[in-house]
Amino acid sequence: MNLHDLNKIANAMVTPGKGILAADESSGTIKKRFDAIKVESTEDNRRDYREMLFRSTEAMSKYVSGVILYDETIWQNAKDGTPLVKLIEQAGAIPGIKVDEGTQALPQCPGELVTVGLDKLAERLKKYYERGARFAKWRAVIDIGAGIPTMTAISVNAHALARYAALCQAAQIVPIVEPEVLMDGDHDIDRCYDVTQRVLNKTFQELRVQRVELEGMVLKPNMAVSGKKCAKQASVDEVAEKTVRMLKACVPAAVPGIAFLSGGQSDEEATAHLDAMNKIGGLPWKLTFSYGRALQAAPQKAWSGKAENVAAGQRAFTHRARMNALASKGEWEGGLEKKVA
Ligand code: 5MM
Repeated sequence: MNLHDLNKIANAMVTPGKGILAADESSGTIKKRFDAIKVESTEDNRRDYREMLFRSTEAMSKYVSGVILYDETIWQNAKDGTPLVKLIEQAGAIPGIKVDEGTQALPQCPGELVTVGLDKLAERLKKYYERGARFAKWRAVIDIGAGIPTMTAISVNAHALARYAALCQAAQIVPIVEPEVLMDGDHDIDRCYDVTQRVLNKTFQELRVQRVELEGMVLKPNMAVSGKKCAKQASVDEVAEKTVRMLKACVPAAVPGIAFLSGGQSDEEATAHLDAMNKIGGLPWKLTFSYGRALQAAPQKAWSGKAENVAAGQRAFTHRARMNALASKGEWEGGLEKKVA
């Protein structure tokens, strides 16, 4: 492993003014997204949609540091035969790959999940590296509810995240470590804070046990937020203040950067929260975005599967990418939302 090079890539992924596009929806998830805009989820439509994003020159070259791809996408070519990976590289962004293989029910723990995909991961990473991937992603899913999460679910998921991260670094690929505490449910922000803190502490304990080099990874956590069904929704300032406090307590300064997931927040909420955290300042790591839904909901709607809407889809994507890029420097203001790029 060359830690210097891993660290260089990790730093590039969290460059202030840039962030990560999470376009790694698995087949089931992209079908759900396409169903919402009444587009059939065929291989060609998925290719056309992602090609539209990756050919958004301004967004990709100015505001996007890297793109997380799904296995199908990393092997796909654009309509003119150019590999989609090349489009990303030509824009100056770094291609990445989701390598987990989804979740399975966790035995003895009703309602809880464990992320799988470690078998043959070393071989798969080699092939992805040859295709151009320089970072990877693995997402663990932790739900909050009555009696959950159990320590069992937190432990096995943290263990798998660390196994994955160690294998990535051995393959000269920067691991994005994503332990996602879901925001579904009626819990308040303090419960989210407590659970996320437990999850992060266990994750970093496992990363240390498995000798993962913290300088060569990026953390992708949820923010401390109120559950979607909680009657009392925390304000932007409370989310920012509690998330920063939580991360300071759990994430070593050796980690180059933290790239948040949006987790079901609205587009503007996700931007406002990131911006408010960066406005606090004096942080030991870079804070940026690795959004899926909060970057793609608008372009998906604008595109709606029609070739004549490609320019509108690209404008919508560029706007959201720009807003989040400003938030990664603490320079966003609500008023900018009206001026669509
Ligand atoms: C883009 O969605 C990613 C893949 O999800 P599935 O494996 O369930 O299809 C997801 O991991 C995503 O990268 C993160 O959750 C961040 O996306 P959001 O929408 O939460 O910002």
